[in-house]
Amino acid sequence: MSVVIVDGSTVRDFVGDDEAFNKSVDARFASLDLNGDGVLSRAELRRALETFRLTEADFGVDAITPPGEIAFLYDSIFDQFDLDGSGTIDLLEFRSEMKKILLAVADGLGSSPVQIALEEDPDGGQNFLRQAADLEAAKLAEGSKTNHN
Ligand SMILES: [Ca+2]
Repeated sequence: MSVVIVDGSTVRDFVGDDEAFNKSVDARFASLDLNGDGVLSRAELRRALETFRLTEADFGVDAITPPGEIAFLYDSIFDQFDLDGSGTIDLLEFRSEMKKILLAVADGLGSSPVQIALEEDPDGGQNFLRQAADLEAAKLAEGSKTNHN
């Protein structure tokens, strides 16, 4: 487990950096596409949402939700991702919705930096907030011309 400090602008900068953001989201998409058919099914998204719950807990969202409501929640989130109603989520839909979600997280954070404890991602993927913090740190290091190596 590690601790990162992020605020709204950290997340917004990450989302605004197309190269870093798309690379990160594309990697996550690939790791979620368990059967490798290039789209996410309901079951695959459900698994993704279960990993996101870690982040919800970090932001103080009540994690105790009755199972029936969770199933309903997952369905409604799937429908939100599935913009064209095809029954699967493609990469562009996933990018677009992740962008919205992360911008909402940024709004929630506002300008107050928060410390977030991150578990290592068992899928081998990296947490988006961690990547946002890493990107900001890299830019700061670049700006100050400080060599830490
Ligand atoms: Ca799939």
